[in-house]
Amino acid sequence: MAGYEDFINTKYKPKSTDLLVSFKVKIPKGVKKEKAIGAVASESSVGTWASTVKGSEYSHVKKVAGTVYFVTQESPTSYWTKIAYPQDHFEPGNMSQILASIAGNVFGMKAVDGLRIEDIKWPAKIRDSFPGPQFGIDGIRKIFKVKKRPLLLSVPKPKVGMTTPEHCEIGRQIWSGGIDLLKDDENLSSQKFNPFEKRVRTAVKIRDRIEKETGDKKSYLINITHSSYKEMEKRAKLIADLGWEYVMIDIVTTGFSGVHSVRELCQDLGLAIHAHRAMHASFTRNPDHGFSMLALAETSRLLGVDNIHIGTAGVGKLVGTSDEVLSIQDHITGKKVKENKKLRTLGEDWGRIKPVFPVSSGGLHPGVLPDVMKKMGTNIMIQAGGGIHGHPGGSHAGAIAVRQAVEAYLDGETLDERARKVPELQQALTLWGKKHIK
Ligand code: CAP
Ligand code: MG
Repeated sequence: MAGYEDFINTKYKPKSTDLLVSFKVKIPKGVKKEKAIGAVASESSVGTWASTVKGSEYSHVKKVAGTVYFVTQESPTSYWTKIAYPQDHFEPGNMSQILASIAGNVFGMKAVDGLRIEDIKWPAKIRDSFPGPQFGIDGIRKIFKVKKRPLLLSVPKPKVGMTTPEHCEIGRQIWSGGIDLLKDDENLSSQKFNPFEKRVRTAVKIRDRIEKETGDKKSYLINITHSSYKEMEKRAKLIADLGWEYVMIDIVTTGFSGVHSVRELCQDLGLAIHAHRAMHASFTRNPDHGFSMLALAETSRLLGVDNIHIGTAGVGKLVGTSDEVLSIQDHITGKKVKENKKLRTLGEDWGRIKPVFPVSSGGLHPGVLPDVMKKMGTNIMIQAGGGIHGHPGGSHAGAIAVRQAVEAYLDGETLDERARKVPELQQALTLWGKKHIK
């Protein structure tokens, strides 16, 4: 292989055993597109800048090189390209290695002005080297004996600072108001005002009481996020010992190895995994550079989380357009997914890998829930923090308002119709209306 250009072969027909990556590439002024795009395939597979390296000519090295097989110009400086990597380039079951190739040094190359991974298509051998979710959507629904309606989550607000009794009292209020799952916030772990062990032990007693009173299953997404795996293991074991169903982890701040290891642990402990994606936007938000949320969601499905936050399809307070969010939803719930040229996504066949429960969250309140369900359907989880605890009647009333907004939608009633019968919903609508939060 003499130079970067040699990594381009638009006549190449990708094999079913190839791992495919869809990239958006921005070319710097004065750089030939062949050089820039070839550099992406080279640096993300076997190559280096020095075309005189001897091993580049070895046929066994060429066999595991990336090949640019598709290039199309989208603007004067921007190209959509697809690269095929033979599956033997990768170590099956090792997400950290796979990403060190396709999403590694290549993002920092001067040969490109911007580079974004839009999507990854996984060959069966690599796909099946990962466990996927232990429970998936059906397994989670079975735990709660809730067949059709969205499962409802609530995170106490303020995010952190409240004491353990204050936090758990909010749990009592939302559970008894009709919410299925209490949830820790992404930055609550075990601070001195609300230590982990005290929180989970206190909450378990409240849960038992509320389950008896309501006859419904109640659970808690308990954040075990820690930069030490040993500490996450200790916390997950306590959760299992106390008879909870779930751990929650911040998948980006704990990293791919953290997620993989927690998934193995949760197999042994029989726990489901709630994936919070805090920090994802540092690399998913820029349309010209980074690693897309879709790609992150797919790696998370393979690694085996049961739920993942994917956004609100434009309704809530955080970025993520309708198109993007619905495409992520398709890719994490579907069995076979078609490619979408407009979004530069690739098709997928998920084989035996179970679907992940999509979580819609961020700036949601009763008045906007019909909009969320119209877009995302009802096979989702809906999370409301501020939209419950900011209710004028407090968290219990806020929980009733959210549950009733969802029930009204399922019953084919408008929010205003239901609000005539449910004062808590009326109060929420009076305060927030049906406004999308900016
Ligand atoms: C929502 C939330 C969640 C975000 C995460 C927050 O609170 O607890 O962490 O939804 O974003 O801290 O913002 P509110 P995403 O319900 O009060 O908005 O779901 O997009 O990953
Ligand atoms: Mg949060």
